[in-house]
Amino acid sequence: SCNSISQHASQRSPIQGGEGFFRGVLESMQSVYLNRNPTAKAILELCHSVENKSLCYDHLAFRTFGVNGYGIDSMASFFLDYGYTQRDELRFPEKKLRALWFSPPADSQAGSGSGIHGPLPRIFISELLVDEMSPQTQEIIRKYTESSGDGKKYAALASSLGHLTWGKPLYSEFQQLASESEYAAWTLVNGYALNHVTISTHRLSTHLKDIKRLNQFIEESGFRLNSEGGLLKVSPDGLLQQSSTVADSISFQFSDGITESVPCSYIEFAERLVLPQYKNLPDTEVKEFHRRDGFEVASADKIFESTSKEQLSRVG
Ligand code: OOG
Ligand code: NI
Repeated sequence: SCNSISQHASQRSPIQGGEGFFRGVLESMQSVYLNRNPTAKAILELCHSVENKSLCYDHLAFRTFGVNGYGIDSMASFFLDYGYTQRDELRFPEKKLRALWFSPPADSQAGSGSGIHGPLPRIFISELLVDEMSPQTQEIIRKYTESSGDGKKYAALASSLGHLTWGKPLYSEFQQLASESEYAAWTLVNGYALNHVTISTHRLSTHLKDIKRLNQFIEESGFRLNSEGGLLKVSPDGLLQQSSTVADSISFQFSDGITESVPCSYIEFAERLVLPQYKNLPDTEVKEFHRRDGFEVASADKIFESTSKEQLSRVG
C-alpha cells in the first residue's frame, strides 16, 4: 500500500481539521485538469485498470508570472497555509525561469485513498522572470496581471475553478509571447491551471513500477512521450528518473474572436530509487523518506518542453 511521506523535522504541524477542505481544493484542481486533458485522464484510467489498487501522486505542478506578486508566492501561500514546507530553489537561466518545491505536512489519513486522496504530493511551482523579457512581452504580461485586480490572492481558487484571473488575450499577444517564451504563452492562456500531476511509479504494485516498462506500456497504448533529451530523464546520481507525455492541446477562443488550438497540460511519471545508505533495507520496509527526494534542474529543463510546439507537432 502507499507509504506516507516522511515527516521532516522542518515540517510544520499537520493540517488537522482543514484536511478535508484542502484535499477538496486539490480534487477540484484535478477535475479541471482531467476534463481538459483527455490523455492524462486516459492514462490515469489505464494505470488504475492495470494496478487494481490506489495510485500515489509524486507531485503537482503550477506555472506563474514572476511579476507584481503573481509569481510563485501567489500559489505557494495556499500550500504553506496548509502545512507545506518550502524546500529547494531551481534555476533555469536559458528559459528565464525559476522554481521552488514544497514538501507536504505529515498526513495521518494517508494510505486509504488514491491520487489526491492518498499521501499528499510534493508541490512544484515555477515562475517566469518577467523582468528579463523583451519590453513588448513585459508589456503584455503586465497588462493582464495588472488588469486582474487582486487576482493574485486567489490563485488556488482560480486553479480549482479552472478560470483565468485576467481577461482573455488577443491572439497576436499570445503569439508575441510564444515567439519569446513558450512558457509565457502557456501561462497567459492557462493561468493557474494544474500543469501536470505526476504518478509515483515506485509506489505502483505491478511491473509498471519500473518506469522504463511504464514508458513502454504508455507508448504501446498509443500515447506520445516527450522525447526532449531522451524519453527518460535521469538525475546525475541515477536515483530520480522521470518521463512525461506530450501535452494535450485545447481550443481557445481569444478576445478578438480568433479560435486556435493552444497547449494545455500533460502527465508525468517519476521513479525515486532507494538512497545508498538504505540499500540493504528489505523491500517491505522501504518508506518514501528512504528514497531520493527533490527535483533535478537538468531533467526539469527538459520536462518543461512537454508543452512546446516542437513536441506537440512531432509525428509518430
Ligand atoms: C514543470 C517542468 C519540471 C519536474 O518534475 O521536474 C517538472 C513545468 O512544465 O511547468 O515538472
Ligand atoms: Ni514535474
